[in-house]
Amino acid sequence: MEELMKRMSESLQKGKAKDVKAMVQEAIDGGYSAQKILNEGLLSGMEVIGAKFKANEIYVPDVLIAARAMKAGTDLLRPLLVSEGVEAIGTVIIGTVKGDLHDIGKNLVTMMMEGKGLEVIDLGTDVPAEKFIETAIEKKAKIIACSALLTTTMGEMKSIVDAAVQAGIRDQVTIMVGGAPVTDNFAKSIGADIYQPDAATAAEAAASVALGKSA
Ligand code: B1M
Repeated sequence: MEELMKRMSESLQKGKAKDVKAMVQEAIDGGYSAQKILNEGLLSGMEVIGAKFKANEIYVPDVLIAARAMKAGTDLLRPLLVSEGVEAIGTVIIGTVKGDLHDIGKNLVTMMMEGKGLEVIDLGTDVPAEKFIETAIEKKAKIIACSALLTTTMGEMKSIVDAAVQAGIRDQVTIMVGGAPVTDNFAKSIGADIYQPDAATAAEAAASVALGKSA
């Protein structure tokens, strides 16, 4: 199985979506946990892609085809990561902020939150601040979750906090932020309520808020 994880990671790096999908299925059939497949097969491959992209060893199209392979794998894992038949404990509005098209991390956060029994309304990528607020009001959601992957777009999170104040709902919603460039200090500086570094802790914090515990 370690060998299978290694091959999965390598195929993801080469953008071989069909192979990745087949290997994820093989690992599921072999009894591997979804979490292990995600971490050791898929995310480990995406880490290598990130490092090579940073070093200019590969370019945007290479990253895109790797991301497509990642999606082929995570689509199969989704039902395993999300527990079935659980009544929603609360509603979360999630999206990647305006100007930002990265959605792999946001999709993982969504899956993990769904796995905690939350109803998650995913607004997608490049989402203007007003859209987060309008949807939160419309769906009576208590949690707004924003993802940003670019230093140039993380400032949009402050626009979301400001828009919540302007709409008069700031005290009714918990605003969560995350994504690679985001930090706890940044979250505090823009007046957001919660920063979490990864999908699993983000889901735990959201569930705590929904259940009325302190996150
Ligand atoms: Co982009 N990109 N990209 N890219 N890309 C980064 C982010 C970058 C760090 C690469 C680099 O230079 N090393 C860099 C940003 C630099 C910076 O801002 N300082 C970068 C750049 C520059 C760009 C472009 C500008 C490149 C260009 O066009 N010249 C461009 C911008 C486009 C845009 O958004 N407007 C761009 C484009 C792309 C692709 C479209 C090719 C593709 C995205 C495909 C997709 O998402 N569908 C892409 C990718 C894939 C990456 C890297 C390689 C991988 C990102 C990823 O998916 N990681 C990335 C390098 C890297 O991160 N190492 C990079 C895996 C994912 C699981 O992690 O999203 O961090 P992440 O999510 C984590 C946590 O952050 C957290 O949970 C997840 C894990 O548990 N998390 C949250 C995320 N959201 C959360 C919310 C929460 C809580 C936790 O609460 C609400």
